Amino acid sequence: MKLIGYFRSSAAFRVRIALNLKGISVEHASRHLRKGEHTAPDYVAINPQKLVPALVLDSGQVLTQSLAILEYLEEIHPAPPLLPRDPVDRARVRSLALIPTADIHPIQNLRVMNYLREKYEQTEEGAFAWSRHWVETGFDAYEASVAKDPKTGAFSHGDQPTMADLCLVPQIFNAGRFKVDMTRYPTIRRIYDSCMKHPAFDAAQPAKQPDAES
Ligand SMILES: N[C@@H](CCC(=O)N[C@@H](CS)C(=O)NCC(=O)O)C(=O)O
Repeated sequence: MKLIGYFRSSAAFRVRIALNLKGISVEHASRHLRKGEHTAPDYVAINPQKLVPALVLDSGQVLTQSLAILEYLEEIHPAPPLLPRDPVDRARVRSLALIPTADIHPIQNLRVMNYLREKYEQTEEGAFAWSRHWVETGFDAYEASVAKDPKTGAFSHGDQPTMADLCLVPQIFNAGRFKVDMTRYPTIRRIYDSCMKHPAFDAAQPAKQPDAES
């Protein structure tokens, strides 16, 4: 399989963690988002959404949307699991995972920021303030969801990483770029520390990718 991503892409980062956790090795390819390489015709033929990541299977079939890719990896390679067994717990994990993936990231990714700058003449600081607002709105909810719930352990759900953590950690890296004040989120920070001690998360971080830039 081949994962087409970008070192700084939160969505590709989710998939890299899952591959590492499950011990699945794939070929890695990069599309430089700032140079617009994801809008080149050969990539649009792979993913008409012009977004990374895309996972190209050995059959040639292409999978897009990081959550769909995570679910696929979970189905072909169930151990270690990204979701707990109990249906209510599975719903809890998916619900947490959707805070960054459905309600934060889509309204502050690169194309949204570019649109704010180009169409609404926002300054860099104006666009950053927008992004910071939506990250904080989502993190306020995530923190409240995990802080007092006994199902929260070292990780967002229990003491093993789940899909929720795979989605939370890349959003925290992204929050750093927008200078979000993480002292507001003690439980999220504690979970982040647990994650980053795990080799699967550490190896997947942007700075450790072959296409990383400073
Ligand atoms: N919902 C998609 C989001 C993918 C996405 O937004 N990827 C970003 C990088 S993290 C991207 O390709 N951005 C390019 C752009 O905004 O032009 C997923 O989870 O895969």
